[in-house]
Amino acid sequence: MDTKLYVIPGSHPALAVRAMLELKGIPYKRVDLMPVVSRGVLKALRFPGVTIPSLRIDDRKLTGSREISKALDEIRPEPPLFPADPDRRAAIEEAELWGEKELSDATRRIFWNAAKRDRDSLRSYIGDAKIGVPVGLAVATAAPIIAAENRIHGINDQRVRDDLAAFPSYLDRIDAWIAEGLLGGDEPNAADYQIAAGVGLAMSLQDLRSAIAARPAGEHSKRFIPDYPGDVPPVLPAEWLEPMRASVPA
Ligand SMILES: N[C@@H](CCC(=O)N[C@@H](CS)C(=O)NCC(=O)O)C(=O)O
Repeated sequence: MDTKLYVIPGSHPALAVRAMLELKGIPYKRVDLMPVVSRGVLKALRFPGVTIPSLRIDDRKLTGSREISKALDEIRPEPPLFPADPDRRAAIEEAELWGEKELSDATRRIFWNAAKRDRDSLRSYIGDAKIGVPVGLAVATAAPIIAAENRIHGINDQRVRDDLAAFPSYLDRIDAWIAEGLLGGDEPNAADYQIAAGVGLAMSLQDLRSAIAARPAGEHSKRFIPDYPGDVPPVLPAEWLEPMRASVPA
């Protein structure tokens, strides 16, 4: 199988797909792209969308982590990312959808708002990625990219403050799914990876890390995406973090 995965360093849905490819034992070549530039590249390559992750397997082109998880089960059924039992499958699909739409979108907004306040922390997400320019130059010139990402994803301070206020309820929901066995079982499923990656990005922010790490949701994330890159020092206003602080048992 000739497989190429298009990623942005530190992208949470891309890390979810990387972990799924590893679970399936599908070798792949990784193509690292800069945010925004990624849109032009994927368009030129005629992918169905312009977002990361996008995956080419032989002559099949896929965009979107949920589209990819489903296709991976068709291409290589074992081990399955979705169970055969229809009720359980529906529950996992629902959790995966929530992970993509609610959790991951909120985490992305929080991340880009924090990156605007501390551009240099982008360096910590790059790791071994080959983005085509020296890391120092990429970071020094990242301001327009950060501004574009904030614009593309409709990010503003009030929205991020609302995301942070909702975040404890997101963690409660994940903890409950772990307790009931929907997540975190012996057989990893697509929702495990989607949700672990969203939580992983959140934990890469020091502002959020300690309130998440000791919870089942934090441990679950570490199990499924053990080496989530990145480290953003405390940058968010203390009053925005109050709901997260209050969610930690005394
Ligand atoms: N919800 C989509 C993610 C879409 C998305 O916004 N991806 C980001 C990376 S996390 C991206 O492509 N950013 C670059 C851009 O929008 O310019 C999925 O799960 O595949």
